[in-house]
Amino acid sequence: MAVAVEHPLDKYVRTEKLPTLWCPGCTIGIVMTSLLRAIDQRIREGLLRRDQITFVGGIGCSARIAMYVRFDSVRTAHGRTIPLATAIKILRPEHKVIVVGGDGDICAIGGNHLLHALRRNMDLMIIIVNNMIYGMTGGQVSPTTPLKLYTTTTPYGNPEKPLNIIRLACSLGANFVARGSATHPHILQQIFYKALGKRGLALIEVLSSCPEIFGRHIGITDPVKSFMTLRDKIKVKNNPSLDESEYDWEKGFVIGVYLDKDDPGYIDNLSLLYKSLRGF
Ligand SMILES: Cc1ncc(C[n+]2csc(CCOP(=O)(O)OP(=O)(O)O)c2C)c(N)n1
Repeated sequence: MAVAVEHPLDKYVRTEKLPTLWCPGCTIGIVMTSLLRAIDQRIREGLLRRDQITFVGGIGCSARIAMYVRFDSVRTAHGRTIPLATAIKILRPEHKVIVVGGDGDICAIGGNHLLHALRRNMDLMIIIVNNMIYGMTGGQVSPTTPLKLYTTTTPYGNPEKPLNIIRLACSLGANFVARGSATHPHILQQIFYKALGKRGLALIEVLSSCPEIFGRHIGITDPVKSFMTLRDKIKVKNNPSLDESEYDWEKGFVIGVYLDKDDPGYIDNLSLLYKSLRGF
């Protein structure tokens, strides 16, 4: 007799959309689960309302998270998540607006929007799932592909210095900047939990392993080996310094919260302005 088993997070998942399009061994599912656990914790603690959460995703494997979660969610063109999320936040300031996408989506084609959201300290939670390539389209080089690594479009090794997302976000004015890794889901959940409570911009870079596409080019296609390779490169630090955010495949990656402040966000400044205009 078949026994129906319900997972405690099923209530937050559009189970009718399963199975996901993610390849076997892909770690995006771990990122989604860690996020749902953090959201669940905040909802259970009465700190967040389920009907006040909105997901915005673009195009790409990671962006699909927005399609699989059972919250208000919207998908838009590749690279255009941040402007849409900004509009939603301005119209519905009580909503926690969560942008989710890949390093290509948010840092390459959407890089311009990222800059301006950061300088505005726009009240969004932006999750960049960094698998270091364009996953969905076959493994092209991305702004976060580490130096010298092989990809579909860098068959002799990547000659470009990669973007350090953490440095960028810390220098432009976000309130909360952290790096997590899919290989450390418990820490990731804690980071998401904190980020969900922030005003202003909370940016979380999540390193993830992609055995099928990234792994194919660097010669690690076994999912477990791919996971362990990334895991071995991760160092966990409490309050790491900006210098420790160095982004280097050989030296590894430090995860942790790099910045946590409480400056007024864009929405605070906007409502002050509205109040002054209306003579409140
Ligand atoms: C305007 C536009 N340009 C290019 C594409 C093709 N495209 C779809 S997904 C993608 C990149 C995906 O990489 P990333 O955003 O890093 O996400 P991942 O799939 O790795 O999670 C590209 C270039 C598109 N759909 N629309």
